[in-house]
Amino acid sequence: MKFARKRVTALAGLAMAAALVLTGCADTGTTTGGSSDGGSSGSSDNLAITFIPKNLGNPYFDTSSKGGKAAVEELGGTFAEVGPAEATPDAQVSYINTATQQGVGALVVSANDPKAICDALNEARDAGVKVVTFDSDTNADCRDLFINQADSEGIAKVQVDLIAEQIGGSGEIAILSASANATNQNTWIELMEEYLASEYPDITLVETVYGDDDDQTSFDKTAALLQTHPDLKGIISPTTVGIAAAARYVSTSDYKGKVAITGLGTPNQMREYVEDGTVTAFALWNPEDLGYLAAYAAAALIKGDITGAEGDTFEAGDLGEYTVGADSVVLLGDPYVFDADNIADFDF
Ligand code: RAM
Repeated sequence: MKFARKRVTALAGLAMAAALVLTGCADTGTTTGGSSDGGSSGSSDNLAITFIPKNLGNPYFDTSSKGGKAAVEELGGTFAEVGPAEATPDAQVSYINTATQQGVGALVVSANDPKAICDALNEARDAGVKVVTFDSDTNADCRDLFINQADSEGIAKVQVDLIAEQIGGSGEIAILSASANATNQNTWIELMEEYLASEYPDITLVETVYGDDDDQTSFDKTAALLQTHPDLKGIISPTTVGIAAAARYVSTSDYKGKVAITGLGTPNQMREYVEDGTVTAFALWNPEDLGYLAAYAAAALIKGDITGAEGDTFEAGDLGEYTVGADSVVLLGDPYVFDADNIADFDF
């Protein structure tokens, strides 16, 4: 498994400064390495690469952008991050249009909806901008490449196996997801439902609710789930925002130790809930590596080293060589399980 912890540690000192710069700037974003204004989209030396996460203010995307920025700087290009405050389906359109007008070389986008930003992305591509999706894909005909954090079946399986183990293999569970249209969460939920039905017939998924990758909404939805379903034994939250909010709610309630919380979280956000016994184990990949790989892939497209065709290969700095798979998808690696025994080893 590629898990570039060395690089994470080396950059740890920058984390606070980067988080301060990268959050709270929904309208202006941040640019380093020069200005991306007035570039020439389509030119093979235009390494102006703009990241557009689902929303700003989410530590997961702060970390992926940190990796993206490190890669763009290694490549001698210009990194920028812009994006909306809320993870709604078409909130990214205006940011895509502005970056296109500025003549960036590539956009690296995590989509809140598979279709809603497609027209804007295809206009960008018509203007010569390379489009890489990462984390949450669009439909395949509106991007050149998708950088997938891990195999979707594997992401579904690890979360279901974790909850099954934590609730003793039977009982009611619920899912607290991100936004209702999120491509990545919806793919994982569908696969979790299939895997539950085939492997764990004694576990019943009673409800799926959406916290919109907003902390307060996710917190309130957790409270509502627990009130509506008094026999609930566990919640899977396949979003770093949702799992942290759910764990925070349960940690100070009578449900602590009785209702299991698992899913996908960042070690830094989950540490206190693992240490206080609210959470036993959860999973994720390294978002910094994901952003780093996405930036290298964007640069390879800009330079014309690859087109996004299956079998194309490119170098991704510290992470080594990657090959483009079917449907123009590049796979980062495997999900990883964090628990009380290993969480102290991670800082992201
Ligand atoms: C949230 C976002 C992101 C997802 C992670 C697991 O930060 O929804 O898209 O990949 O959780």
